[in-house]
This record gives sequence, C-alpha cells and structure tokens, in this order.
Amino acid sequence: MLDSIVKAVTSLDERKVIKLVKYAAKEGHTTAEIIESIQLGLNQVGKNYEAGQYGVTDLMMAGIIFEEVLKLACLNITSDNPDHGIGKILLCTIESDLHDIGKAIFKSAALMNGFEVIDLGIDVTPATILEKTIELKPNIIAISSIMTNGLKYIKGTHEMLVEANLRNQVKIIIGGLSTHNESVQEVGADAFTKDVYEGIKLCKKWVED
Ligand code: B12
Repeated sequence: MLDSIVKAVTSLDERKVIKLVKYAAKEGHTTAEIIESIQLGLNQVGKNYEAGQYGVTDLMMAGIIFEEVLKLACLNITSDNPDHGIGKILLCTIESDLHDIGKAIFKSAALMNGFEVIDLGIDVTPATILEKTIELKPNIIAISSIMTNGLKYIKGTHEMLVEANLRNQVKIIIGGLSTHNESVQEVGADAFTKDVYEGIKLCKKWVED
C-alpha cells in the first residue's frame, strides 16, 4: 500500500495519490508512515528532474500534490486548532526564493508534532516577517532558504528584529540547501538543520524550556 503511494507520487498522479492516502489512513497506517511515503516519492521526482526525465512543471506539480495531501482531514494534520498547539511557528521561504517543497515537509512534521504553524508562503520579505512577528507573536520563526542569495535576507530579518527589540523574544531556525553551520552565525539565527525531524526536536525543546 505504502509502496503504491511512492509510485503514484513519482508518476505525479494526484487523484491516485489522494485516493491511496485516504485508503491507507482507513487501513490504519499512521500519518507519519504516509508522509514518509510521500517524501520518498518526492525524492524520486527530484532525481528524475536531475536526470532530465522531468521538467519544471513536473516539480511544481509535486509540490502541489504534497500541499493537497497535507490538507486531507483523514491525516489529522491541521493548524486550525491553535488552542491545542504546543507552540506557534511562523514559517516561510525567504525573499527571492520560490522553492517550497522542503518548507512543506517541515510544515507537515511541525503540525504532526503538535505545533500551530502559520505559513507565510514563498518569497517572503524581512519586513513581512517582522510585521507578522509583531502581530502573531510566534515562539519560533522557521525559514527555508534554498537559493544562496536568500541568506542575506535572513540576516536582514534578524537585524530588523534586533532593531525592533524583539529578537530575544523569538527563536530563529533555518534550513534548506543554502544553509550550513557557519550561516547560523553569519545571519544571526539560533540554529540550522537540514533534517526536519532534528529541527522539530529542537523547536520542542525551545518551547518546553
Ligand atoms: C525542485 C526545484 C525547483 C522547482 C521548485 C518547485 C517547488 N515547488 O519548490 C522549480 C522548478 C520551480 C525551481 C526553480 C528554480 N530553481 Co530550483 N531546484 C529544484 C531542485 C531540483 C530540488 C529542490 C527541492 O525541492 N529539493 C527537495 C527538498 C525536500 O529538499 P530541500 O529543499 O533541501 O529541503 C530539505 C532540507 O533542506 C530541509 N529544509 C528545507 N527547508 C527547511 C526549513 C527549516 C526551518 C528546516 C529546519 C529544514 C528545512 O528539509 C527538507 C527535507 O529534508 C534543486 C536541486 C537540488 N539538488 O536541490 C534546484 C535548485 C535549488 N534550483 C536552483 C535554481 C538556480 C533555480 C532557478 C533559478 C532556475 C531558473 N533558472 O529558473 C529557479 C529559481 C526560482 C526562485 N527564485 O526560487 C539551484 C539553486 C542554486 C543556488 N544555490 O542558489 C538548484 C540547486 C539547482 C542547481 N543545481 O543549480 N527549482
């Protein structure tokens, strides 16, 4: 069953993916197992793109399928119930960057672990992050940066938060292809990881402390 989900994602068959996910949930597979199968399929889509078998629109379709799966009621991963969240995460892909598959994976892991997630989307400016931080008072700002030039905007976000005297009220975690250990210091973040589950563990620790 889970293998069929991997295959349906790999062949970008949205209707089949939705049908199989609903069926797998009914059969008792856990949300974590189902999401893992979707991720395996996404990895394969990425490989097919790099091998020249898939094009740009195929990659975009893969992102859309994943977002649609996250909305399925049977998986019970919704942020509609903020009262029960263990903490609030403001999530985005940074300015100039349109990649959102990694962000969607982080989002699913955060929701499954009980966080309320406010997803600001892609190409989000430091000014918007500041504005939403003031308005929504998140515990954590999680930023995905795939494009190398995104790092300067993360730094800009940190600086704007310092300027507004808000930096010590919120943690910043960064992830994505362009981030690395040194960039944490460079951009003023609190942590970096490319492993979403490690990231979620850290976020949990932050809200529990
Ligand atoms: C898919 C893809 C696209 C898709 C994006 C679809 C979408 N909905 O996201 C499309 C086709 C639209 C696209 C467009 C472009 N792309 Co592109 N793309 C890729 C590709 C093939 C895969 C990226 C991906 O989704 N990987 C899978 C995800 C799951 O991995 P991930 O993002 O790294 O996320 C993981 C971790 O990093 C982490 N993570 C991610 N975010 C976060 C956040 C937090 C808080 C945490 C804790 C963890 C975390 O968790 C994830 C799970 O493990 C890469 C090549 C590659 N090898 O990565 C190029 C790549 C990223 N693209 C690249 C480029 C140049 C572009 C374009 C400029 C191409 C063009 N000439 O038009 C445009 C950019 C547009 C823009 N301004 O952003 C370059 C970037 C170069 C650079 N270093 O800056 C790459 C590296 C390709 C290359 N080798 O040149 N791209």
